Amino acid sequence: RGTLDWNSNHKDKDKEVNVQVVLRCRPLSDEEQKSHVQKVVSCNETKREVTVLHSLNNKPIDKVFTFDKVFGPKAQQKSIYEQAISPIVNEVLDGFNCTVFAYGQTGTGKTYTMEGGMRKKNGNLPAEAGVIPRAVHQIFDTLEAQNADYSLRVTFLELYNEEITDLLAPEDHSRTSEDRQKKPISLMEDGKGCVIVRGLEEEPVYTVNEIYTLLERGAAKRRTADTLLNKRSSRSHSVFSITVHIKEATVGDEELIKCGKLNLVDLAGSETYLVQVHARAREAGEINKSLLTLGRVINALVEHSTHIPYRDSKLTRLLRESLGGKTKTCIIATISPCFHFVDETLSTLDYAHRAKNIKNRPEANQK
Ligand code: ADP
Ligand code: ZZD
Repeated sequence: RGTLDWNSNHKDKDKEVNVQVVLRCRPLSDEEQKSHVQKVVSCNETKREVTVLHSLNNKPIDKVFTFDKVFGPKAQQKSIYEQAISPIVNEVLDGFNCTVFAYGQTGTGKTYTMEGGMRKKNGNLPAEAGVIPRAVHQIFDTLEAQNADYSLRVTFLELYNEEITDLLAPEDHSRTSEDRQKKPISLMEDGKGCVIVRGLEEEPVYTVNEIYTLLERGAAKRRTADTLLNKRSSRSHSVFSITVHIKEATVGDEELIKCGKLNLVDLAGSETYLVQVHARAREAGEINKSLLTLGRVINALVEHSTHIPYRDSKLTRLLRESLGGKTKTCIIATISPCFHFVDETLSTLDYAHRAKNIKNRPEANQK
């Protein structure tokens, strides 16, 4: 299993690159194991295939899907990171913008994959650390080893019900918690068609520990919102971004700065998407306009439609460049192995498989 097969010819600006799609199937939980739930998913990592066994009119049917990478229930956080994400972070350090999305039903491991769990705290990366802390470490370690002249900034936002909350904003105790959730953050366009998030804290960071403190603040803020609104996180999207500026050289009195940005996106549970696709518009309301629009944008891109409805939601405005634009994109689709969720699983596999056809035209940033 090699690294992601991205275009390595950085000079070829017009080269199209497909969105990379990685599939991860979680293991059975302890409870599921105890109650002997039936498994319907099998993963062949070498062949990069996922097989779902289900039945139609009592006839067993195998559905097979191929992805760029497949990780079965035994795959460790470290190995997923090293095989699928580490090459992407190297691209960021080379001056590209990259985005990793986690897509899947609630409870399939999106947050586990992107953030991870923490078992022990000894300064080092816990074995259960996910993509975000690992990417942070890789970026610091690489730049320190190169003795580079660099600066880093991070942002961490949550998008819920078409409203953006800054997960890094310091607590303002003079306001009520209701107010704090509603700090006005708006999306604006700069003259060049790029989207700017106005009002978002962009924290400069100098050490891994500083980022940990910020992550803790962000995670705590989201957990507070969870208890107030009963598992809001399954219906919200979170976007962690890290921007790297590396001073390359000084030619005469001009500084050459290489700049790259990594977006790590934990999407809302895809079950809300399915409900809306199948519900009548009136019923669907605006449960998750952003997730619905993401699906429509993917469809429009895959079908080469003339109109791509980026502007219809905040998520697609924020991540426009990641979908048919100049950013390199990877989607991690997460599924459950259980019979009970086979419909959701098939829907996620279909969605993810379709997304493989999206093409981007990555360009290195210049400053
Ligand atoms: P989601 O974000 O998709 O709703 P979570 O990340 O919250 O799902 O995962 C649901 C539960 O399953 C959590 O308790 C998580 O720790 C566990 N889990 C998910 N994926 C894995 C995995 N690959 N290995 C071990 N535990 C996992
Ligand atoms: N998934 C956990 C956070 C949660 O939902 O609380 S794990 C990682 C990325 C973004 C935010 C938090 C984390 C997380 C963490 C937990 C607690 C305090 C700070 C950060 C984490 C996990 C492993 C290594 C580093 C950070």
